[in-house]
Amino acid sequence: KFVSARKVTVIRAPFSGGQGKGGVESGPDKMEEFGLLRDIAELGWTATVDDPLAKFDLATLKADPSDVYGNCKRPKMVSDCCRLIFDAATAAHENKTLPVTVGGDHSIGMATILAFANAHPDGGILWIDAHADINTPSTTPSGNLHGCPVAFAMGLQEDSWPPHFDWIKQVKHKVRPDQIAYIGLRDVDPGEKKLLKELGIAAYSMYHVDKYGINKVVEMALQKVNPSGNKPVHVSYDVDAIDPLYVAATGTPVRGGLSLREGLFLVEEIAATGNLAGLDIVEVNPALASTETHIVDTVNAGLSIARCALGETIL
Ligand code: 6HN
Ligand code: MN
Ligand code: MN
Ligand code: MN
Repeated sequence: KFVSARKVTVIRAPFSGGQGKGGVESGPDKMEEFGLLRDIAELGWTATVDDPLAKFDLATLKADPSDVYGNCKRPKMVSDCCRLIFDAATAAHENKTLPVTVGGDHSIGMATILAFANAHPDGGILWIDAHADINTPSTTPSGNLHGCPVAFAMGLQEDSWPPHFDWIKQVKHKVRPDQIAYIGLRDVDPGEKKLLKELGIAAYSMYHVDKYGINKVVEMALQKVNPSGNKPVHVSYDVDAIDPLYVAATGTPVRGGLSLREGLFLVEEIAATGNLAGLDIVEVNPALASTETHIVDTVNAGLSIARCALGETIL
C-alpha cells in the first residue's frame, strides 16, 4: 500500500568509513554473490539496483588522515556518502519502491531513516541491533560514527556536530523519539542510556526478549511506533542483533543475542502486517570470519532477513 506492487530498489552501500575495520565494504558484493537479486526475483518482487557511491574511491577516502573532527573519525567521508544514500533512498520512496539498503557499516542508517522519516513523517522505525547507535559526537567513546546514526537522524546535540553534517539540519523532518523503537540491545554506552531515558525511547533489550518472548516484544514495539497499525514501517537491521553463534562475521559482535529464528520471526511479523516500507541490512563483514562456515552463515543470515522481510514465509 505504501509501495507499488512488489517493487524494491536495492541500494548498494559498500561503505566502511563509520568504523575502523576493513571488509564490511564487501557486504553488498557478497550478498549479491550468494543470490540476493535472485531471491528477490523468486519472491515475485522486481528489483532496480542503485549504486550511489560508485563514483567514489572509498579506500582512498578512508585513508585520509586529515578527515577527523575532535575524536570523530572520518566525518567528511561519512557525511558525503550518507548524503548520496539519503538522495538514493529519497528517490526510491518517491518512486513508490521499497528501498533495501545493503551495507556496509551502520553509519549509513542515518541516511536511510532520515529519508524514510521525510517521505513518511508519521511512519515508524524499528532499529534491530545489539547497540543503540545513538551516541553523539560528545558522548561517543570510540569516535566511530557507526555508533551515532540515530543521534544524527534525530538532530541530537547539534552543537557538537562536525560542520560536515550541516546538511542534515536543513532536512525538514527529523526522526522523532516516539517514532523509533529498539529490539535486541545488550551493549549500550552510559551516554546512550541517559539519552534513551531522557527522550523516553522504547528500547527492548535481550532482557525483554527473554522475559516476554520475541512475539510480545515485536507487538509492543509496533504498538509504540505504529499504534494505528496502518502506517509504514522501516526496519534498520544490524546483523549483530543476532547471536554470534549464527552471525560471527560482523565488526562488533556481542554474545547473548537473538537466536536466528527470533531474528527472522521479527521481520516475518513485519512482513505479515504488509507495512514494510524500508529495510537496511548492515554490518556483514566477510573479512572477520575465521572459517569459511562463518562467512556462509553470516551472509546467508543476511539473505534470510531480506527474504523473510519480503514475505517468503507468509504462506
Ligand atoms: N554498530 N557503542 C559503540 C560505539 O563505538 O559507539 C559500538 C557501536 C557499534 C555500532 O554496531 O552499528
Ligand atoms: Mn550493532
Ligand atoms: Mn560497548
Ligand atoms: Mn548498528
